[in-house]
Amino acid sequence: PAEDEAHVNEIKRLLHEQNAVLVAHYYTDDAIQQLAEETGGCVADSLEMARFGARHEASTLVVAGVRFMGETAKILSPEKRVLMPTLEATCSLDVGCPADEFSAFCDQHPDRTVVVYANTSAAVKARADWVVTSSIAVDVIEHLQARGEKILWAPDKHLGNYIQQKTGADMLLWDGACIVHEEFKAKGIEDLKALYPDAAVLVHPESPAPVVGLADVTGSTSQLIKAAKELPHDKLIVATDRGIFFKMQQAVPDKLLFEAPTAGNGATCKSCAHCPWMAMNALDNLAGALRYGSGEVFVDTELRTKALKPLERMLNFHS
Ligand code: CIZ
Ligand code: SF4
Repeated sequence: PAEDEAHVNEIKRLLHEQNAVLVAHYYTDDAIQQLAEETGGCVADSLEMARFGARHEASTLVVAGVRFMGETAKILSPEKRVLMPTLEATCSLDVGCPADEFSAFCDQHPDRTVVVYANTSAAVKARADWVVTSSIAVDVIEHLQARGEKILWAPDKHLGNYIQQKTGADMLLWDGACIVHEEFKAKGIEDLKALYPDAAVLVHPESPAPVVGLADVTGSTSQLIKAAKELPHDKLIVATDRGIFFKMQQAVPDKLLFEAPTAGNGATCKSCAHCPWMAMNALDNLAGALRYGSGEVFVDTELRTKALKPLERMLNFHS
């Protein structure tokens, strides 16, 4: 539509004028991902977004994603202005892990190394020894396990359970979940597999154990896109936010991609496999953020200093 085109042109002009770069998550709208690509920004998972933003020479980072991604960018680059299309975009994992309750939980288990998923507030990160994303979580836990450490893991119980099963590490789990991935149903995937027996199943580990149990490949968004390329299959059933189809289809233009069903009867639910908070990022509020300097992210200095340590451990970790 003409309105979208006007926004796209305005965003391109303002990015240039303000020495700004657009950093977008795989789960945002296609139009935003496309714009990030066209303007020298990046489309990535949360780990790569953090790396890209921290290294880029722009003085303003525009982060299209959810709140914790903007906060992470600000923690890593306090000298940069960090804008988001909306500050209302949260995450059920972040909401389900309030800092005061989490801190009390940690106090009850002083013998455990505290490892938190990136999908948490700055205050929760400030209480952690390590921050991890799904792409390096298994490697970090294996590293800690080899040192004989016992783990306190938060907030995603499905991802925690997956890592625990895979590594055998001693992990105490916080009871949180992603409202998007939790909706995928094993029965629906089995029904789809019955229709397309030669399809491979790709699953993000925020999904429940019965769904992970059906996976040919389990991994983070970037790992799933890589797997889509490497697998010999020409049909792929994908259990993660459908925003990923933009980059995945680009990576495998000749393959047929199916959204994993979110209902037990095998019917796909069009709004279920898409994060409502990621969906709050749109061309109009993105243009507005640059136009008015709205949606600027600030992180308290003391909190920032504390949250930086476990984040730097994550960025410096090489397995
Ligand atoms: O589900 C999310 O929010 C993910 C996959 C974040 C990330 O690590 O990119
Ligand atoms: Fe959070 Fe799930 Fe949305 Fe990712 S998809 S931001 S984990 S609610």
